[in-house]
Amino acid sequence: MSKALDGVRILDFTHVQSGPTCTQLLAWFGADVIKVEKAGEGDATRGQLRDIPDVDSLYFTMLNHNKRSITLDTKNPKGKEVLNTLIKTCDVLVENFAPGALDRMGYTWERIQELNPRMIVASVKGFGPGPYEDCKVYENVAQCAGGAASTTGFDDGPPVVTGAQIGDSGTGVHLALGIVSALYQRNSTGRGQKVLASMQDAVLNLCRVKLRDQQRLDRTQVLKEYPQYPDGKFGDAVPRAGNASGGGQPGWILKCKGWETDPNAYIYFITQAPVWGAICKVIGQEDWITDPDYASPTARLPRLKAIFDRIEQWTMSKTKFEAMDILNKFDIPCGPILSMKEIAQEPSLRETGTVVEVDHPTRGKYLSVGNPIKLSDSPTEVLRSPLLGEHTEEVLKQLGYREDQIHELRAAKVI
Ligand code: CAO
Repeated sequence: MSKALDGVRILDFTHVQSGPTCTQLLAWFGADVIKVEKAGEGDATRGQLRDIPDVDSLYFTMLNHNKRSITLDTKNPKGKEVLNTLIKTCDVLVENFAPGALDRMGYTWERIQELNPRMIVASVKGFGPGPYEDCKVYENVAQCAGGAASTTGFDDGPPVVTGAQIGDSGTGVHLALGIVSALYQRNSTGRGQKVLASMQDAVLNLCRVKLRDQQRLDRTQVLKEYPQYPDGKFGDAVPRAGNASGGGQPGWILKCKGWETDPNAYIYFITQAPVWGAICKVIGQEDWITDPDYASPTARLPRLKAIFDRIEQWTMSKTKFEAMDILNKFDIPCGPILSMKEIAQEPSLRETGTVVEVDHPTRGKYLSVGNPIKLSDSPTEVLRSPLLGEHTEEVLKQLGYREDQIHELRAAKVI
């Protein structure tokens, strides 16, 4: 079957996590992604967080599926010649170097346009234009600067970063959308363009609801669905809301049977208004259906803590999966707190290709996360990540290089 991005060739200058997430998605949709890595070194993540000596780390393998790898010293004049040819034959250059690194290498936007006016140049940077535009940035810096950390955690504790890599992978997903949009626009303009996704912007985009709440707080000085209401105090900035749902339907994480020994024996429980009657029946508190203190969402808001304490008495008598089975029969929105171990073993995620087992020549079998975006006419087959420089010769030959020229480049350590 054909793939959505068949025929699109990506010059992948990305490293670490944010950029590679983006180009991996494009590869899964069928683009030919040529990852250019420093000769002799490669992407630093190949060697980071290793669990097996001298074998590409899971950090690298899980972010670089379906790509080809070539090594190239792009600071060497001969290496630049190869890079020029690549730029002429690719549709998109994706990079997430530190600010200014591509320019210092000699590849300004103007130079790239000179080589290929149809080239789309897509970049991840920590910050957009402004006071921090020159800063190097990693995941948690972006979470802090994008508003996630100040709004995550509990009221009586410090700001907290989340394990979801919203700064890196989140930005990579944003960049991928920018790239396919630019490719689409190129169909009518014939021109390339610059695509920028800053990590601060991407995190803020994902924290949009907290900027909503900031303005609600400014106007009314209170956020009634936050745990600070009614007994705590609000300051002038959106506070950390613990496990409150953040939406119009109050929710909280509740203990389930076994919580004393299992750190993940919990369930997320949402007291959605349309099923309030069903919730009361399930927990054996039917009087709350008609009691004016509990019968309406507005009446319940100042009593949420007591309500969740009462529901927790019920959830503690069930395992999280038993509770799920019972609550789902009544369409009560809830979700088990799944550990990574449980997710790795979940058969339904294997069946959909969301969790995949991949075979690697030096590592053997490992689990990875497959393409989370499913296209009915462009199925994803997850292929192992390339070894360092595995495709150097293959790509150079495609670019027209002869054996002896390749030999010379190798002898000069350009590839
Ligand atoms: N041949 C020769 N040189 C190469 C090369 C190649 N194939 N590929 C890269 N280089 C060079 C670059 O030109 C750069 O050289 P200069 O510093 O002399 O200009 C150098 O390698 C290192 O690039 P870098 O500064 O991007 O790398 P770093 O490890 O110091 O910083 C990071 C890493 C992530 C902090 C930085 O790249 C960054 O801020 N990127 C943008 C934000 C981002 O994506 N962050 C998320 C990373 S995932 O957590």
